Amino acid sequence: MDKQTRWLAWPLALLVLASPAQAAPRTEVVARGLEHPWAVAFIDGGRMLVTERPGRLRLVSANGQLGKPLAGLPRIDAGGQGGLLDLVTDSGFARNRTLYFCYAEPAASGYGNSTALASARLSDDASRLEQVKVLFSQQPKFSSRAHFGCRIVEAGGTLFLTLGDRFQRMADAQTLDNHHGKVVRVRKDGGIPADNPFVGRAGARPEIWSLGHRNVQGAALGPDGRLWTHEHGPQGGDELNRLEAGKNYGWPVITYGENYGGGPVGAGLTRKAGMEQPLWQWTPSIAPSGMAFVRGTRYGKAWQGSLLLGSLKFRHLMRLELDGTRVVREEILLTGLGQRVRDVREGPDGSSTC
Ligand SMILES: [Ca+2]
Repeated sequence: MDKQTRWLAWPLALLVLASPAQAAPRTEVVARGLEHPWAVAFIDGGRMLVTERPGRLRLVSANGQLGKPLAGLPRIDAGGQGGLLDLVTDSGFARNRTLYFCYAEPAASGYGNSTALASARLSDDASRLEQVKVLFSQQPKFSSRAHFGCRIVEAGGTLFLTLGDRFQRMADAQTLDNHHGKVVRVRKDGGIPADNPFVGRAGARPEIWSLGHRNVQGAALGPDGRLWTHEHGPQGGDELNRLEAGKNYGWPVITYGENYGGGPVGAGLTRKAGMEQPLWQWTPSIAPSGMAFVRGTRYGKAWQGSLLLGSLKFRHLMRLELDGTRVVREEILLTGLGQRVRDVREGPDGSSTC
C-alpha cells in the first residue's frame, strides 16, 4: 500500500469507529466451502442450518465448521434453478424441533417437476430429518428447470409458499385452476385454511392466496403483520409487493419489464383495472433474492423497520427505507462483496446474515 492509499484509508477507518450508527456495515465470513447456498436458518446456540441447491442440508456450528450433509431428505430434482431451496424453522422450534423446507420435486412418472413444501423434525443430534411429510405439491408438474419461486413464511399457524410461473407457463399465472405463478397458503399439517380467498370457488385451487406472479424469491412478514414479497421481472420490472388475499399482481398482463432481447411482453401494459401496482419496481433488473425486515436496534434507529434484500445481478445488499408501504430511500450496501446475495435473515442477536 503506498502512502497516498494509506492516507485515504485512514479517515474511512476512523469514521467507522467515530460514528458506528451511520457507518458502512462491515462483513465477517462465517463459513466457507458451501456450494450454491440458498437459505440459512438459525437453530440454537449460534448454530445454523444451510441448504445447498444441489440437494444438501448442512449444519454450521457457531464457530463456522461445516457438518456432514443431513440424512433424510426426500428425492430432489436438482438442476438449473431447481434443487433444495428454502428452509425455515417453526416458531415453536425450541420445543418441537420442527422445520419446513421447499425444493424441486420430481414427478413420480419421471417426467417433469414442481415446487413442493415439506415439514420434518430435526433429530436430537441434528444429523438427520425425521417424520418428513410433504404438505403441498405444486400442480401441474411441468418439464422446466426454471422459476421455482420457493420462499416460505410462517404466519399465524399457516405457511405461505411462493411459486414461480415455470418460465414457459407464464399465461397460467392468470388462471386459478393451477399453481403456476401463485402464492399459496396452507396449514402446518398441509390442510387448507378455511379463510383462503378462493375456497369454494368452482375450478379454483383452494390453496391460492394471490395470483399473477412471475418468480418470487423473497418473502417476509412486514412490521404490519402482512406478507411482503419481491419478484423477478423479465428484462426489467423487478417488483416489491405487499400481498393481499385474492388479489392479482398482474403478470404477464402488466409489467414494467420487457422481453429478453427487447420488445413488449404481451400488449406492453404497465397498469390495468383489477390488477395491483407494485410498491416499487427496478428497471433495469437487480435480480432480487431473500429479504428481511430489520427489527432489532443493532444497526441504530435509522435502520429499524428497513427492508434488506439481496441482488444477485449486482452482487450487493440493498436497504429500502419505508414510510408505511411507501419506499422513501434506496441504499446500496456491500458493493465490494463480489458475491451473489441469495438470502438475508435477521439473526437471534439482531445481526443480519446473507
Ligand atoms: Ca406485478
